[in-house]
Amino acid sequence: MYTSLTNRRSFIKKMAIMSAMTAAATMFPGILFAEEQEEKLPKGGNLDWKKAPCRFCGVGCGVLVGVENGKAVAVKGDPKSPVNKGLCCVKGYHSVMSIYGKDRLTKPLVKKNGKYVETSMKEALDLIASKMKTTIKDHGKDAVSIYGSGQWTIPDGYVASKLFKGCIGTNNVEANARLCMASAVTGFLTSFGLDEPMGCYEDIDHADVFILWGNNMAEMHPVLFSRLLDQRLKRGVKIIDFATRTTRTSMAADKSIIFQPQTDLAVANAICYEIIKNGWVNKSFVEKHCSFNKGLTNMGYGLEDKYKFKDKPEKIDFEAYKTFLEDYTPEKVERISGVSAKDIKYMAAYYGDPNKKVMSLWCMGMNQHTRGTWINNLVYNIHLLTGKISTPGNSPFSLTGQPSACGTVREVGTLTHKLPHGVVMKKEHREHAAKIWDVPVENIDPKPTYHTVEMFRALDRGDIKFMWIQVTNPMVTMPKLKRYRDACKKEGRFIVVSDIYPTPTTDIADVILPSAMWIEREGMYGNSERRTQYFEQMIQPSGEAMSDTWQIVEVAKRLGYEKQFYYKEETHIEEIYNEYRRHHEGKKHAMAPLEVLKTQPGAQWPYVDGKSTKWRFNSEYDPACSNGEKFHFYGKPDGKAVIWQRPYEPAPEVPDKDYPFWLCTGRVIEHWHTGSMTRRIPVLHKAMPHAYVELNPEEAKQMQIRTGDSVKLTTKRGEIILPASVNERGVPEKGQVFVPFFDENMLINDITLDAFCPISKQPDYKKCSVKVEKV
Ligand SMILES: Nc1nc2c(c(=O)[nH]1)N[C@H]1C(S)=C(S)[C@@H](COP(=O)(O)OP(=O)(O)OC[C@H]3O[C@@H](n4cnc5c(=O)[nH]c(N)nc54)[C@H](O)[C@@H]3O)O[C@H]1N2
Ligand SMILES: Nc1nc2c(c(=O)[nH]1)N[C@H]1C(S)=C(S)[C@@H](COP(=O)(O)OP(=O)(O)OC[C@H]3O[C@@H](n4cnc5c(=O)[nH]c(N)nc54)[C@H](O)[C@@H]3O)O[C@H]1N2
Ligand code: SF4
Ligand SMILES: [Mo]
Repeated sequence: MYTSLTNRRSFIKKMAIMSAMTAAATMFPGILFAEEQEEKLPKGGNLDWKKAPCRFCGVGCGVLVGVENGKAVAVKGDPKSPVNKGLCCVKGYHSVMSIYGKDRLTKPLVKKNGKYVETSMKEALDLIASKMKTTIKDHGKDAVSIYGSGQWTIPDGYVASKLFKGCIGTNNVEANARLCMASAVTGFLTSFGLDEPMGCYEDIDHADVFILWGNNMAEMHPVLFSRLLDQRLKRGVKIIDFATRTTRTSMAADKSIIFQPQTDLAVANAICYEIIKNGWVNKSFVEKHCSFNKGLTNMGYGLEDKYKFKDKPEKIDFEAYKTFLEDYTPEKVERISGVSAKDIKYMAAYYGDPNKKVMSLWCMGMNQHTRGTWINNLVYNIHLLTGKISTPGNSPFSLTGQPSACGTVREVGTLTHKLPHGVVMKKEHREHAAKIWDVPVENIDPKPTYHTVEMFRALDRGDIKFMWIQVTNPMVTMPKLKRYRDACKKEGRFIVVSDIYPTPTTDIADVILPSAMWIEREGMYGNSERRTQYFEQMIQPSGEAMSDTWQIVEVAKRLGYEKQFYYKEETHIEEIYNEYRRHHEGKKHAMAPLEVLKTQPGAQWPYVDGKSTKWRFNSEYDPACSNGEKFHFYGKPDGKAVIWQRPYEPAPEVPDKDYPFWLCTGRVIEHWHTGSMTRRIPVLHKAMPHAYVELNPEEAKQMQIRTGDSVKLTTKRGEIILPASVNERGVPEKGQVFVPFFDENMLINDITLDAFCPISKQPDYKKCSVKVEKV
């Protein structure tokens, strides 16, 4: 069916060349330029092009989808989108092929006597509703839960929150973004009191220096990374890759600086030490706009059941902060981090130079970190001390991973403690939500229940009996997976899974619902730069698949919430979005009207007086600033951003004599997470057919391991055998190995650790200790 979409042979050849090419030879691996896209498009025919945000990553490229005879047959980058200006990466370009895998789920399936039996949608929904009713009756409202995703559309997450928090009255709503963005959120909240970046992608066009804090942008945010490379060609900007392993990003950067896992905490403090020592502090900015806090330390790693931790900030002054930093001289930190004092001073000098605009970028290296909140705070400290924030080109920028991690999880608030415009703990926030949801305010429980890892532990213990999983594949992506897989299979648990393909998670389901994917329905996503984008339904869903929004609304009605879930139109997306917008009214977070989203490639909230806000907290751009000064950090009661005293603390599990290596896990450009979609796209599957363990070349030689040899990895949680990869995609440091997690046949999460940041509750998939053996 798709041979017309691309000339596949030449593409595969190209992919092979790509992976062999060194950085010097290829400036933009994995990116397709307009001419290349056109070259491959089906010739002739009568394509109807419609705009959408890309299905895959948090960059949120605008794409045009070509529809012919009711089928989506082609994709190209939307030249009108300010995000990608017509570019597209290999995943976006092939995205429509992931709709048409041969084994799409097309009918609801119910498990009967260990076998899945096809049933009608009506019967399946009746069963789910009656199961929820009896569970609530027998075990209380906190025995039912929903686990969603940053790939939920905004309406999906909104109705989930309204049903569970507003109507049923349980805060058992979580999303996989807990595994992804939670530390970014708590970082923002503790430093600024409000979530999401102050800056935007346009910062890239103004910055002189880019410092990447352990994110592999060339593979994970490829179109955005190509904008950095483009600026280098045009303006000679500097790109510094500060990371724990050598990746395509390091190869393309001007300078690669490698640090030991977890020691970014120490290096960030050393940079601040240098800034103060050299008199590079922007004194008037700090005096007017910053305050200083010290948090608790030695807070553990969340490894025990029912872990409870509450940070207790204590006000300190600049002098106390300065004294604290004496422990972080570049020379001392060199010994902890393996980064030379010279390189620490080199980075500090860029941050300190008043004539250089600096953008810091990060993603999972800093968020999947048992001190994830701290390291987010520490990078903000650097920008606050130098006043390099909230102005074009001066930007600490936390990148999101999923297409709507910001839109659906952080803005809609699909986390246990959140409401769309606030938190469940605050009375006025509950009142506001209850009014819009048309429920008694007493319905909304003021106490958060479980964060993701704890929610699966509650399922394990039996405190939760019912879980509905949508648009996420936790039986591949939870850390220390075996424990949580066993929990799902326990007697007396009832699991509903909405997906588009069979996965290891549908394998453990009692009911499987087929979902309409992306452009088979209507929806909105919100990307990393506060941009909300709309897509219309372009094609009919496969089989009996229905949108996740529709599924929840139907169950809600069956549970007796007809009034709250009464929508006039059959496709109620527009009504739901308009209802949702009411939560965010006001200058600080107003969302653009749907008519605007339908005609333009998205809008950036706060959307006030018909205008997107590009830079928050800067009165020149942000209409919510009201203190009469140039900057106003209005998220905090005193209008000041917080500089945090946060020390370096080691990781919970470090290499020792029995498990002498660090194990880091992550991704590759060809695949999306668990591969459920991208492995069904033949060109991508062929280009990266299975997982592997990446070894340091010298150590591989010592162990006589060559590419393709079987290697056994053992941690305290179990073992797994993988083929070796030496000098192929990335190069780990000595004493470290790396494994991508896209391959459901080689479940690396069976051996990862479920330790998390006690403030954000986000697990650290980047670090545990492992034994490596040739077998
Ligand atoms: N092709 C593709 N693109 C994607 C995705 C995908 O699955 N495939 N997923 C999307 C999603 S949801 C996400 S979250 C992003 C992830 O995007 P990234 O965060 O860029 O990617 P990862 O491979 O998860 O993380 C790899 C990096 O973690 C760093 N790291 C390891 N330990 C440490 C440490 O102690 N400190 C610091 N600072 N860094 C460390 C390493 O240097 C390494 O380069 O990608 C998004 N984009
Ligand atoms: N070891 C390790 N584990 C990790 C990470 C890591 O770095 N290392 N990273 C973590 C991070 S950052 C993330 S974001 C998570 C991602 O983890 P997951 O969200 O679990 O992974 P996905 O493969 O994105 O799962 C999405 C699922 O939704 C299905 N799907 C697609 N479209 C639709 C739809 O419209 N409706 C429905 N109902 N289903 C749909 C897909 O088939 C797929 O099964 O993984 C986490 N786990
Ligand atoms: S960079 Fe991300 S959003 Fe852009 S085309 Fe690639 S996967 Fe899609
Ligand atoms: Mo993610």
